[in-house]
Amino acid sequence: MRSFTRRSVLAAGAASAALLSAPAVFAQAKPKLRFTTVATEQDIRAESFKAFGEAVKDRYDFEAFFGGNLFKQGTELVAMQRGNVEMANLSPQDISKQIPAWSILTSAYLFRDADHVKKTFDGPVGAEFKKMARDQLGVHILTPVYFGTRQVNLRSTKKINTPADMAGTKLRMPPGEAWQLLGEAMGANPTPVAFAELYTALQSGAVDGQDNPLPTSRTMKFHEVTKQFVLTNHLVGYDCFSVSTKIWDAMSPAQQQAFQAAADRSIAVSTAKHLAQEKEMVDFFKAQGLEVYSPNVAAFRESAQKKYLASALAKDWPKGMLERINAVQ
Ligand code: KDO
Repeated sequence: MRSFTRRSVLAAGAASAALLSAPAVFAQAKPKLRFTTVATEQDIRAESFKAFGEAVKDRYDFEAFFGGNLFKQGTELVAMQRGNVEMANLSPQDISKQIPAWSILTSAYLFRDADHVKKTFDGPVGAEFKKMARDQLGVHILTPVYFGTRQVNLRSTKKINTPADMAGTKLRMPPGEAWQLLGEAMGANPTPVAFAELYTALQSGAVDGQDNPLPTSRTMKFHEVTKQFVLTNHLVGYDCFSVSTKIWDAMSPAQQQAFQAAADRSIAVSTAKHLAQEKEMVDFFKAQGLEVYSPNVAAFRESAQKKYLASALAKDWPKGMLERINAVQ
């Protein structure tokens, strides 16, 4: 054991004092926020998700994974619950797989428009559904993310006026019971295909059509492999921009407020862009040679609502909730 001379002890003390006073060489690593979404990086929403990441970058290392590349469609919620991602754009249909009451929020012709969705989620009804997600899933829902109102898009040129005209049509729907019911409610034969495989399924004729909003169909170029859009307006499309409660609960109230404000600001930009683009897309698709027209929407609405009320899913709807949502102005 080398004897410590007075000089060497003094030298060690000076060195450690210098080290302690130096600026932190290894800054505290910021917590990572991995975010998964099925939307592709070309989608209007991508820009808003990235803008959110920019807005929180002083506290978090936000990393977005688009196109379902990290987690396939329908597996995002379980991935969050397992701690494999911290944030996701969850479909209410996927949430309803674990919280049956949520299926009311996925029913055809329920929400009138994007504003009705936002007002519902911002008010007492939304608070009840967010509490279910928090208590039962460990998910904090920041805001609904409107991405357009769903329209029927078909490979055939057969004129569609009422649900009866959809009989026998293999209508692609995302996988999951709530989505399959939506396809049935439109009078079609719902066929589950993941979003990432949808263009190929249309091109090959594996399915006869699909039902995304016009902006999504534009982004994914579905008009290249289909012939018509039937403006059924059957579902105001939205997902839920969500964060794990593990992350959310670690924030102070002021940090939660800033995080929430960043989400609201960035998603509001996406909503405005979708509303504007939906108006432009009718002329765009007509110019591409597709038929774009309105069917007998009242006939679709009446038939769909009847099917939902008679469905097994409706048994899980909280009493009086339909009326409360309709009453939101
Ligand atoms: C779809 O697969 O049709 C769907 O519209 C389902 C939505 O919940 C959402 O996942 C959406 O795809 C993606 O955001 C792509 O637009």
